[in-house]
Amino acid sequence: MPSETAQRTKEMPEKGLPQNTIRSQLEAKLRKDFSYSSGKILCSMCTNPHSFAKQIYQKYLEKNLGDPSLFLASTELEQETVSMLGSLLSNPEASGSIVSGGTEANIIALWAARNLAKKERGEVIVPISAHHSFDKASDLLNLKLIKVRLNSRFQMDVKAAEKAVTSKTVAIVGVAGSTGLGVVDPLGELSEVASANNVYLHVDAAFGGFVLPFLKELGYEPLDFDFSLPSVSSITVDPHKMGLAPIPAGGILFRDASISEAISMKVPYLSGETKESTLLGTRSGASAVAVWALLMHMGRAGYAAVVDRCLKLTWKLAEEIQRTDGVDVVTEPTLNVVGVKSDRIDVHLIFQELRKRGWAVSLFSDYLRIVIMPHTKPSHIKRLLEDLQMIIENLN
Ligand code: 0PR
Repeated sequence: MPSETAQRTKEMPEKGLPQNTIRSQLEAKLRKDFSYSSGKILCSMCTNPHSFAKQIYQKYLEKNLGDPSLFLASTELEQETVSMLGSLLSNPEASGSIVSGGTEANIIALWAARNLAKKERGEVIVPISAHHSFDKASDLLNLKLIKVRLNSRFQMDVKAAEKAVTSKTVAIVGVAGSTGLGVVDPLGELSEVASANNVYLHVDAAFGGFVLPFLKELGYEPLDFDFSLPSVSSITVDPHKMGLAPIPAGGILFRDASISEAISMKVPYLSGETKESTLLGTRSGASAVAVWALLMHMGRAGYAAVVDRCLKLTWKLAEEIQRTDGVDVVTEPTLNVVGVKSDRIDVHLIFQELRKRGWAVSLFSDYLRIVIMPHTKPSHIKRLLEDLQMIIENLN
């Protein structure tokens, strides 16, 4: 809450304190943080990282992908990680990087699209549901964001997107797992619009990239969103969301290396004529190595099982919400996100009452968002529903 994070001042001690004193200070201070294990975090697209990935991350903390001439093996592992993510997204030949998160990945994608298009004050077409990282990207890159409306299913309206294309269009962005409702834009149709107009198509699958590839085998309706669509030039996919990796671990994948060439920069003073195609210079090798290790450990089957549990619980929650008098779902879930609305009670009040009872859900302008992550158990949802029921009765 903003009031709790007001600016605080503190001075570094003249003489250092013993480690144990500091440990207990931290233990006490950090108690105020929410913990995933409490089950009360229902607003986050991150989760408790897998214990194996945490171990690997800690072991390789000093690795720096900003200097591939020193960390040759780590750099190779990063490229293998990108290729494994690429194969999950129908393109093992993909090039790209493990970056700090979805924000950096989206900025890098638009950076490449802008440089390839070579247009003055180019335009980027996004759905109004797009994550605010695109606002940051457009500001940084001097691009104009053209935000288009959604259809009745809360997806980007393809006709509106098509109409928005002009000679200044640098890229179209489709979202595969929107921040608010976990909705997937009609990417098959957007791919056609992109190819008809010869425009770059970026897919933000920061959240959905570790869920959508498993829908078919789990018996859900499969959705086209990845490199199997011919116009998709780049995809954001974040291991630190549904990939269970430690923060920071985002992914930017390009269809092929010729695209990332548009942003690659030679750094001649580093031995081996290093090339950088990321926003950051010095960057975590531990992140990439931990993702490599985790992908190898989980395998497709491991992730499919995680997704299966999350989706089953999501549908249970959605059904219970639909059965609860006074609230309803905004739309049927596509991924593990449930939007909760009410035509009787102000959702801000429900949000506040939930917060008083220790629950952290997200508050969008006219609905609440509940994200069912791997740390969420059926018992947590049962308790949430009991509290929600009570809150609605009191507010009615
Ligand atoms: N693209 C999409 C579709 C996203 O939902 C997000 C973040 C991003 C890009 C940006 O990713 P990074 O945050 O890794 O840069 N979505 C989450 C959200 O807004 C971020 C988040 C995660 C917020 C955990 C709160 C939290 O506790 O919900």
